[in-house]
Amino acid sequence: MSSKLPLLALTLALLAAPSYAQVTVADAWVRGTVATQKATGAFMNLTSATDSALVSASSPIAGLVEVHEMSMDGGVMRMRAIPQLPLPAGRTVNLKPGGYHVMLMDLKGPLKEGETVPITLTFVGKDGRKTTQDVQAPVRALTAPAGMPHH
Ligand SMILES: [Cu+2]
Repeated sequence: MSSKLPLLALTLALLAAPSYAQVTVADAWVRGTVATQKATGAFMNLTSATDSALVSASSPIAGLVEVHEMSMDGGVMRMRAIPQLPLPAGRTVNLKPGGYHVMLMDLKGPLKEGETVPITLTFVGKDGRKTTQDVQAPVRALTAPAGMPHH
């Protein structure tokens, strides 16, 4: 029996309903830094049309960029790099101070309010296909409130 038919059916199904990541990025911003500071966080809201995940990010202003999770661990706030941030279809995932964030490390210089930081996000869809998306994130002052701004 030929194994080509099921494969063809699968291919057609994938074509009919694209499973690659289609992600809307909203309200992106980067926390400003002082001269000696070598790392900061980028925050945004991500909404994916399909089940996908944020797997990596990069920026020309940082030598190293990671996706981080901040959580309570024995009463202490800790952050750690995570291999991927799942984005369930249709649900907005908030990257915010105290939670998930894109960590910009090995900064090439201080980031001042009014500047814009280009960030390239890489998403992977259910089918394993990677897509990238460029974001222009404005820098907010270091003293900006840490909570979720809502207008
Ligand atoms: Cu971090």
